[in-house]
Amino acid sequence: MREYQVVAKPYEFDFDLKKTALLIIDMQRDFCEVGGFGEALGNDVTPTKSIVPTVKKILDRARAKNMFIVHTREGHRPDMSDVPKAKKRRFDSIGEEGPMGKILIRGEFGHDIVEELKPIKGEVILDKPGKGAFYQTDLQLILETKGIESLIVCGVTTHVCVHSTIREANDRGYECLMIEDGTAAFDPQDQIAAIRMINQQGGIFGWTTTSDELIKALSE
Ligand code: TIU
Repeated sequence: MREYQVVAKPYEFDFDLKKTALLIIDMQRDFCEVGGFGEALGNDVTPTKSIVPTVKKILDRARAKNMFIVHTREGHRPDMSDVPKAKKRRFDSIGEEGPMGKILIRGEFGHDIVEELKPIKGEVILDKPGKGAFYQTDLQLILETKGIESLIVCGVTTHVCVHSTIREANDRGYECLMIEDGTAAFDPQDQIAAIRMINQQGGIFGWTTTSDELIKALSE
């Protein structure tokens, strides 16, 4: 039996604190605030912005427990040399000037993590060029070096970067717990489907739970 148990779907998720990381996916202004990439894609950012206080509660609890914390950011080099042609062709706003600077470009105001969830010393900031946090990054090396075996995952958007990352993690042997109300999609139908796609078939990609259940488990 591991140290902590969380009520989850499809069944209880258990983990050891020292072998678990909190992974916060892409809580950037570009996805959570007006004038960023999310909005340039035609979305209303209300759902992504609305989870900031919930993610903050989880982050505060994880910090209090000295958990290993990784914050990811989706974005590209200022010279755009790492933007696949196919990505730019479909999403021509990338690199264009917006109200928060160049869209989805590293170093720009819009690319950074929202103020409330700003990383602090000792937490990893991982820049990724794609949707999955393992693709073309050193995330796996970092997790292996730390002895991490389980991931608690929050962030945006559930069906895109959170899902891509959990799928990559699952294939690499990590046990993943996705926080239902600590993640958001722009469309509630995508949110419902994305949660179900993780925990169905006996937890095909992992487990899901609520922030309250996670915090309860971490308080015991
Ligand atoms: N479009 C969308 O829902 N998401 C992304 O493009 N990136 C992330 O999910 N971070």
